[in-house]
Amino acid sequence: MVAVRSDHLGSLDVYLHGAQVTGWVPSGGDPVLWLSPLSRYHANEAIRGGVPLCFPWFGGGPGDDLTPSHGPARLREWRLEAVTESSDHVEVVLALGRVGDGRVTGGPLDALAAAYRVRLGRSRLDLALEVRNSSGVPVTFEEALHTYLAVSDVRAVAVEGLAGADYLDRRGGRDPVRQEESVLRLGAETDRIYVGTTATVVVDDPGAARRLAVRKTGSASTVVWNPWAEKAAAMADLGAGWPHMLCVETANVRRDAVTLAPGARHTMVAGLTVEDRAGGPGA
Ligand code: TA6
Repeated sequence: MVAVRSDHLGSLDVYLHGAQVTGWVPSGGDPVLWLSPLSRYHANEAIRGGVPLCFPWFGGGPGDDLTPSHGPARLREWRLEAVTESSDHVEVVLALGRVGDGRVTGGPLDALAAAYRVRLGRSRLDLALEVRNSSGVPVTFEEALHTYLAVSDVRAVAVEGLAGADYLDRRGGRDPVRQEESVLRLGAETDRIYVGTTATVVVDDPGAARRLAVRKTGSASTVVWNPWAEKAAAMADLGAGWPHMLCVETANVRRDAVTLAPGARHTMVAGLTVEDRAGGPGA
């Protein structure tokens, strides 16, 4: 893993396994990402928490017929390409050759290559996933930065930015539903794929006296997920910690899947920032 420790920027942990960010603590602040104490760190599993990478498909894929769930990228060992630092940031660059080594699908998806830039700044973390089509044919893929935000209590936060957006409810129903509420408050298992939205999402967390913002570029989908008590109890690596996490995932999935021409590239960026509830940048 790469462990960055900086007096003025804070700390960042990134595993080569799955290029998975597992920890980000701004200098003088509290952890922004939730990491399960029950993670098992097995080679054939994603670590539970932080920012797992879903690529080149999400869940079981558009047809719900692909395995492993959320694609092979988060199970692969990525190469560490560079660690660079300046006065205001430290950047970790990781790369994955053909995502399909071992011929995961036997099709053109295997020929996608990826580079991932994790950039630690002051009270901010920028995650950029660049995908390149190294095959000779157009390839359509899905992707998600499956960010587990640390919250005081998921039952007491407000999720801003998705008013009027359409979402696919993964708990059932195939047709998109429009979110009529201006602010989303969770009171039960929530598993929604918002499509056609480029909006910044802000999680307002009075209990932690902070607001977590997820800005994005190159992303048209946002996934919001918390399993709630019953589902969490059935997940050996999640369990009782469910009130303290909320996934706000920067993605391109389902109708927002990306099609790349041969040799083309696409970059999706999530910019995470922490603001104190007084409104200024804080940690
Ligand atoms: O992003 C939400 C979701 O698709 C949920 O349906 C749930 O499966 C979650 O991802 C976690 O998936 P994982 O394979 O990491 O346990």
